[in-house]
Amino acid sequence: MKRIDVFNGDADGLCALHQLRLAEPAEAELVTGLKRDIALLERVTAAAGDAVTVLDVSLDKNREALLRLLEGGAAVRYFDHHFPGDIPQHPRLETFIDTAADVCTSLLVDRHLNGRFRSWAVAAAFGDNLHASARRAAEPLALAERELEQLRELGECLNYNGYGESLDDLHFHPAELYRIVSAYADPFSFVAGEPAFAMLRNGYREDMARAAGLRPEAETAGGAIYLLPDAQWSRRVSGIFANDLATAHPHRAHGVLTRRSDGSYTVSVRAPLDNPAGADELCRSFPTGGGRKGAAGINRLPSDLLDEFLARFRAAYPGKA
Ligand SMILES: [Mn+2]
Repeated sequence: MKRIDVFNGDADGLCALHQLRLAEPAEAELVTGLKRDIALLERVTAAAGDAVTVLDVSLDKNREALLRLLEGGAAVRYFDHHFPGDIPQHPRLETFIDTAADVCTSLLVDRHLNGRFRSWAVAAAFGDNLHASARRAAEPLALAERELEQLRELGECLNYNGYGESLDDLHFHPAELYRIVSAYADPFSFVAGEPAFAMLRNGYREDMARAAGLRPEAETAGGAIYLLPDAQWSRRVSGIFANDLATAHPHRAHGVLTRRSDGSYTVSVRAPLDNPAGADELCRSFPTGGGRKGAAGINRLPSDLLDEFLARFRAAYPGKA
């Protein structure tokens, strides 16, 4: 019998698996990838009797592979907070799925384990940008504010490690980072003493400092647009940079465009936090665009559509006259 642990390569997926394996130590094959690599189950081969655990990737996006594994005789345990669509009924499928806006997968695992490794779930909730949930979950731990800040930084750094265009952009392959984390039951020891964490934190700070040094490429009454160069640091930090801009300037919309090696751009749009609307429509008006009302993106904007994007961004976010 083989165990296979499948997890999203961000803070939430990694801390979800870590809590489970602290509770149930076992050798397992790891399947993971970039944060945006969510079709992970198609990479899994399992035989009858094998046990597959899936964490923090949408069931809807993995449905076919899931059904294939179940039909092949594997048992699957599934924890997630993304849209699942119809959840298949199967005697060998056990699901812990909750799409409430204030939970993440690590909090679902925490619920399953009755809070045994709560501090890791708190870090993960911070990493998934669920600050209120993280603080609420931390209440029974009675942590000092300084310790909460450490868990926040831990979550943000683990989350940061998952962003890039390819695995080469990352400081650590998420499976490698998980193996390093898995030696620590206590997140505070990991933060205080693990060299890999020090590396990750330095990388995060350096990348964010580079981004903070940029001037907007275009500014309008309603928004600002930044261009990031074709560099590994840009690809690691662009999404987090866009979130930070949105938090720092809640009345403005933001567009962060990262140049790709082929000359096109990857685009992140954040609507004003004050009025989170229109990001999805703007991005969907271009090929490869999509997302939610408040936060959306375009996977590949050809460079000859750059001016058109700037014009539509201005029209979408004119600001107050
Ligand atoms: Mn998540």
